Amino acid sequence: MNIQQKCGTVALLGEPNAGKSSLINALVGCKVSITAPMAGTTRDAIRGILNTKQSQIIFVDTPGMQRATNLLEHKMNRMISGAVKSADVICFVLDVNHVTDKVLKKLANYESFGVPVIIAVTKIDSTKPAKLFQVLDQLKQYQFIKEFVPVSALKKIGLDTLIECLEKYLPEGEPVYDDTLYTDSTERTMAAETIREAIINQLRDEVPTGVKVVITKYETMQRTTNIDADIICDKPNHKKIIIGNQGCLIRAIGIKARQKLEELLGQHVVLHTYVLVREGWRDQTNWLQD
Ligand SMILES: Nc1nc2c(ncn2[C@@H]2O[C@H](COP(=O)(O)OP(=O)(O)OP(=O)(O)O)[C@@H](O)[C@H]2O)c(=O)[nH]1
Ligand SMILES: [Mg+2]
Repeated sequence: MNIQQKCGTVALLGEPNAGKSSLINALVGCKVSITAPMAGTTRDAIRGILNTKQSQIIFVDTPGMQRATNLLEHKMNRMISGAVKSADVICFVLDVNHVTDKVLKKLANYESFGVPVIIAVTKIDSTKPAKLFQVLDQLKQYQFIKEFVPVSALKKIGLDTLIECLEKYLPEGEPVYDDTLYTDSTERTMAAETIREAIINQLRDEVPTGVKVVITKYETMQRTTNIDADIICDKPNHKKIIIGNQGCLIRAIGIKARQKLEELLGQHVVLHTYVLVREGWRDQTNWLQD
């Protein structure tokens, strides 16, 4: 007999780089969403599923909230609104080191949504207790917020407390997903994201924000997965940067991505990457559709 009595969706919202994707990975206990030290890493609503004794929690990671300057960013903002509308609980992820008036103003907007809001004050491993207490004190003025939970995705602090707090506000219901699933992303999507993560972490500057990865071949054999991927960039000089001197960067990206893909898929991976230029793809609807 199934003893799980609750099931619901928790939207993880917050500023770019706040630590939302790191937190979903830590909560689910598996890598479901890519992370990087630069803002604007997550582009889609990524689902991570956690089964506890009492509940099935469907976490939705979202892109960081920002003012849109192109169609891609408009699409990302629509994704955030969609995640908010379908959420049973909002978990606002607040970087303890970046509590500004602007962030607090955005937070205050969630009062009108009529959904329980919980704040995960994250990255507490990177600050002194006095700073954390100061932030918690600042947050007390928002009486609509149900709970404040200090956490660290990096050091895995406060995760069980956060899960217990979220469970209190989930609706009763049967699990939606099979309990062996930890995400609803396909292997193909995860492969594209893994390659994009390798690019971002290799090129920590403006180039990755204009990069899209499209898987053109995904073939699973008995012991090997063959993957071909197009790396689409926005400008001809970005292509040069991604390839690097005598191909050194694209080689390093390929090696890193292949290692991660082999960990993810548990088998040998043959990866071929091709770098292409499609100027202005972030403003072209056909390129924004998968
Ligand atoms: N010290 C510390 N760093 C963290 C923690 N969580 C995330 N980070 C770092 O913060 C940076 C951003 O993390 P992400 O999880 O990618 O942030 P995000 O909110 O998903 O970012 P976007 O997708 O760009 O909106 C990365 O360098 C992480 O390693 C934490 O608990 N402690
Ligand atoms: Mg993210």
